[in-house]
Amino acid sequence: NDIRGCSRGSLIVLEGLDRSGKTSQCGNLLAYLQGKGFSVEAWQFPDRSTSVGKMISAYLANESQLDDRTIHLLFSANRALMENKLKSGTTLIVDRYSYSGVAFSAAKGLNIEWCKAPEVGLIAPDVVVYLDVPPEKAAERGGYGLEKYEQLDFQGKVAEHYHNLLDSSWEIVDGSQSIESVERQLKDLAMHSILTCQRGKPLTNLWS
Ligand code: NYM
Repeated sequence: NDIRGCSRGSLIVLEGLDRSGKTSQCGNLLAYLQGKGFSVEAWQFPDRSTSVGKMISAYLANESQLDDRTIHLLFSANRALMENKLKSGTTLIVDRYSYSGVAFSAAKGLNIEWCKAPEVGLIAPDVVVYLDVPPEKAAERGGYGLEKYEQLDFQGKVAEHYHNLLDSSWEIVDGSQSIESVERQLKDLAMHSILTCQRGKPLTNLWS
C-alpha cells in the first residue's frame, strides 16, 4: 500500500500561547511532510488575507475597537471549511483553531459555552498539539506586546483556559525544549495521524 495514496488527509492543529513557537514549527512540519511527498498545506487562523481577517487584524493592532462578542464572532466567521480539502486527500497543518477562539475570549470573561456555540459542527481536528510554554518564558521571546492580548497577565489567563479545554486526546509537547526536539515529536505525531486517517478514521465534528 502506498501510504501517499488518495485517502483523506489529516487535520493537524497546533495550539498554544503567543510566542509558544507554533508558527515556526508549522513551517518546519510543512516542509518535512512535503519532502516526504504528501499533499499538505499550512493554514493559519486568523487568516488575515480575507475581508473579515482584515477587520480582525485592525482590531489586534488597536486600530479599531469592537466589543468582545463581536470580535469573537469575527474570529469564528474567519474559520474556513476544510472538509473538501481533507476529503481530497490533502493534510492540513493549522496554526490555531477554535480552541484559540474559546481560550482567548473566555480569558476576557465571556461564557465558555457561548464561545463554543458558533463553531459547533466544524470539522474536529485529528490531532491537537498543545505547545506548552509557561507564559513568563513566552514573554521573554521577543516581539511581545505589539498586539492586543500580548501581555503577561492576560496570557496567564489564556493558559488556564487552554488547560481547562484540553482532554486526553490532546498531545502536550513541552515547548521549552530545543527546537529540534519539538520538531521531532511533531513529525512523529503528524505521521501517526496521517496514517490513521489513511486507514479510514472517520471525520468528526467539534464540540459535540
Ligand atoms: N486569537 C486567534 C483569538 O483571540 N481568537 C481566535 O479564534 C484566534 C484564531 O489572535 N493573540 C488571537 C490569538 C492571538 C491573535 O493570532 C493573533 P496569531 O496566531 O498571533 O496571528
